Amino acid sequence: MKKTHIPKLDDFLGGGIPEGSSILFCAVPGVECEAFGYQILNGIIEDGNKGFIFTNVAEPDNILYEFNQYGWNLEKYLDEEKAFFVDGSSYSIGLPPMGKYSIDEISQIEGVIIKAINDVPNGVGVINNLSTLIDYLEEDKIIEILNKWNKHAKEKNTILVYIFTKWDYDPKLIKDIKNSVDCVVSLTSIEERVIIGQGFMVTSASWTKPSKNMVLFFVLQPGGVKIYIPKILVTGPYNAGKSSFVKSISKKSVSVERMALEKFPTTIAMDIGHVDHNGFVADIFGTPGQERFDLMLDVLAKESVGAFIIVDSSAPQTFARAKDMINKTQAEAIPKIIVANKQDLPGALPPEQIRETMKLNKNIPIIPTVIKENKGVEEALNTLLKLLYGD
Ligand SMILES: Nc1nc2c(ncn2[C@@H]2O[C@H](COP(=O)(O)OP(=O)(O)OP(=O)(O)O)[C@@H](O)[C@H]2O)c(=O)[nH]1
Ligand SMILES: [Mg+2]
Repeated sequence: MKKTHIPKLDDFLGGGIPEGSSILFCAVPGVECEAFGYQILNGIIEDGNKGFIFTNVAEPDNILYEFNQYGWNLEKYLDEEKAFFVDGSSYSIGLPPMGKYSIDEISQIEGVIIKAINDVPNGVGVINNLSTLIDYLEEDKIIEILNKWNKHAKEKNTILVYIFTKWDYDPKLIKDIKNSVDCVVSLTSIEERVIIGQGFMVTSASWTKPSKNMVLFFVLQPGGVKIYIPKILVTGPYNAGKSSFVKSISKKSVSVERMALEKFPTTIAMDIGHVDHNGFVADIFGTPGQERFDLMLDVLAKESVGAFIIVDSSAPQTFARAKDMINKTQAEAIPKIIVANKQDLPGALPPEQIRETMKLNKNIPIIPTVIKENKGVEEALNTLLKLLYGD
């Protein structure tokens, strides 16, 4: 098995891709799919293997630039001879070829890729992309070539990654292409009134069960493919530490606050933060705690996929309010955890006592924290991510 280094995908695939297997990233037009190939190539080389990238969409220089944008140094791998290009694009625009192998007409492609596979045993080859090849080759020929490459790659234990945009092709051709590989990952856009994002799911794999769910993703520069969580809610009673929590888990955050009693900042509209953690990115929305702003709760809670309920563990008189906020935000129905904050204060109740006092179901995790010292914050974050996306 080799890891794909795409967050969640390795879990869906039962750990990664077996050596010698082929994987097809099949995208609807408009969805970014190159990053998946680049990320796998970069990761597998980083793990100590060799790899090549065939390109017929952009010249090698452009690909190098794109790798840089993602924060990956392909140039270094080229210098160290851990990676090489198969240049299938320069000839078409009259540029000198760049890379270990190149073609100057399409009929050479079959043999050149076989040579490239020979040079990266136990490694990886990325075909970027299959759609452009199809445009130049006969339909029967393309299936014949794919079968040859995949068979050869199997003998050499080389993983082949195909990048494919599903233009308006004959459905039979698409079916044959999918049947010629070991695994298909479908990439689509997800729409709900407006396009809200892009998603991927494993639709077939010869070594494991396909996934049931589509996950949203985002391609970041730098960073590459990340799992995207559109909305996580942070709520809880007045002064519990919600704004501090949003600040603590975010790289950047904004709070709309005003001095309460001209002394302490209190949230009057909301906190907005953005988390980038363990391959996940998420937008975080914090509510005000005071009851007079409760009309905000409804608005902020809409379309949340998970929630942190922050409580001041030393203020059990606020627990009823916390339960009330859970109800008001519909957090009843979504995965949530209780953040038992201010564990540093005298009289702070331990998690199990909070569970008892609040009469909380056993399956709701309660994580003790001292947010102002960043204690327990990461555990709280990991716990909710786990609830949302499994292990
Ligand atoms: N002792 C202690 N104080 C904390 C901790 N976390 C936050 N605080 C303090 O609690 C106060 C309230 O924190 P905020 O983050 O503004 O709380 P909030 O829930 O956003 O408050 P509202 O928006 O007004 O409802 C601040 O003075 C924080 O410094 C903690 O772990 N321990
Ligand atoms: Mg606040």
